This record gives sequence, structure tokens and C-alpha cells, in this order.
Amino acid sequence: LELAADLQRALIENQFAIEYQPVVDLATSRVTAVEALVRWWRGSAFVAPEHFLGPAEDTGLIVPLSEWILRESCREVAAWRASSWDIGLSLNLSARQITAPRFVETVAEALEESGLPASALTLEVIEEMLVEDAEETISRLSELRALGVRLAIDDFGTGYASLAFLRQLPVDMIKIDPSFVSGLGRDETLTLLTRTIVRLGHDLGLIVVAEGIERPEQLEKLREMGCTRGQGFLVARPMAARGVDTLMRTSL
Ligand code: G
Ligand code: G
Ligand code: MN
Ligand code: NA
Repeated sequence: LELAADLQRALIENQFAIEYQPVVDLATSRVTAVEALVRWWRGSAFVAPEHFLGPAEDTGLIVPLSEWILRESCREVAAWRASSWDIGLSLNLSARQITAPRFVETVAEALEESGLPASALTLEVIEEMLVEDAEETISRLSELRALGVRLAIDDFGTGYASLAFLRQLPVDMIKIDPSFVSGLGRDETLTLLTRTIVRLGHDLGLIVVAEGIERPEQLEKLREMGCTRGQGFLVARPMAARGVDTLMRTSL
């Protein structure tokens, strides 16, 4: 309850910030996109998303918070693109955000006011979001996809219905959960499962992103498997917008 009041105040007082984690082309190391990740500095103390996203969801504060993240990140990525850096933006969605009134309109407005093309925006969802209000969620996401926005399944492979999810939702990308990537080169089953997911994704015509790359050996295995995109601390850590500015200057 105290956290809920603090969250409300944090929103009014602009205590939230966005960090961006690069997603790269594993063959060329070129940055293809950045994933926006929310950060909360409560005074001088950092509060991890896993501690406040649940309460924000329960209180409904996730809706205005997500709207701020959406508008702010679209604006920042559009500015990087204006410097002729061809990158996309990936955003994590919350279940409550998708079924909130005017969700589709809000995304369309954020694209319009920032000038970010719909095709440069990828919205990441996890299958738990289809547990409640599945029909409503699928129909809102399908409307966005009709506008040209891309959809990704985040944490792919961890839900019991991952494959069924692929049939229910027209997606463009799967992001392989770090629990698979962590085992590359160390665990035979996880290596085999990763290889199978990469092949499955490509056979379905999807972009496959490996998440949580931390060791050179993982990178090597992924390249060998033909996985074309990756993300993780080895490649690049989440960074403030200024860090992305610097990265852009060295990339152009
Ligand atoms: O990268 P990090 O440890 O901050 O992320 C922790 C969790 O919070 C991840 O599951 C991530 O998807 C989620 N998350 C980070 N930013 C956002 C956001 O802007 N909206 C939502 N809904 N989830 C986010
Ligand atoms: O659930 P989602 O994939 O959106 O989670 C993103 C979270 O994963 C962010 O909090 C980000 O900081 C974290 N993350 C990104 N790369 C790595 C990595 O290589 N190792 C670990 N442990 N966490 C990572
Ligand atoms: Mn994500
Ligand atoms: Na993930």
C-alpha cells in the first residue's frame, strides 16, 4: 500500500527513467534495435522492476507509467533514426496495458507524434498475458499488427503453451529465454533445445533473438546455429540514452 502511494508520487515527480539495451545482428555486430527497460530511482535507492511492476499492475498505475515509457522511447528512438541510424524499438507490454481503454489509439498517437514508423516498433508479449482476457488481448494486438507494428514473444520456451501461442497470435519474432541460452556449450539438452527453437523460428519465417548472452562460447554456438540476432551483457548492457548516443556515434 505504501509502495502504491510511492509509485503514484514517483510518476508525478518523474522518478522513472528508461534504459535501452541494444539487440545486435550476430554476424555483423550491427545494432538492429534497442529494448526499452524501465528504471525507478526512489530517492537514491534503485528499485528493481520485478519489485514494482506487480504492484503497478495491481493498482492500475502501470497504464500511465507504460504510456509515458511508450511516448518517451518512441521520441528518443525517432531522434536516433533522424541521425540516419537505422534502428528499431522493442517495448515490453503488460497485460493490463493491452486491455486498457484506448491502448491501440495511444500507440498510434505515440507513433504519429514521434514520427517513428510503425514497422520500427516491436511490442513484446509473454504468454501469461493470454491467461485472462485472451480474446481481447489477441484482438488489440492484431489491430496493432495491422497498423504495421511488429509483435514478439518474449521469454520464448518457458511457458507450457509456447507453441500454441504461435498459432493464436500473428507474431514476427521470438526471443529465446536466457534459461536456454545459459546452457549453450555446457548442457547438451539445453544446447539441443536452443538449436531446435532457432530452426523452428526460422522455418516459420520469424526473426529469432537469443537473450541473455553472457559468455563468448554462447555467442559462438549461436552463430554456428545460424541464429541471427542476440542480446545480453556480453553484447551490451542496458544503458541510459546518453550511452546510446555514444554508441550511435561509434556505429555510424
Ligand atoms: O531488464 P530488467 O531486469 O530491468 O527487467 C526486469 C523485468 O521487467 C523483465 O521481465 C522486463 O520485461 C520487465 N520490464 C522492463 N521494462 C518494462 C516496461 O517498460 N514495461 C513492462 N511491462 N515490463 C518491463
Ligand atoms: O523479460 P525480459 O527479456 O524483458 O527481461 C529483460 C531483462 O533481462 C532486463 O532486466 C535486462 O537487464 C536483463 N538482461 C539483459 N541481458 C542480460 C544478461 O545477459 N544476463 C542477465 N542476467 N540479465 C540480462
Ligand atoms: Mn523483453
Ligand atoms: Na526475455
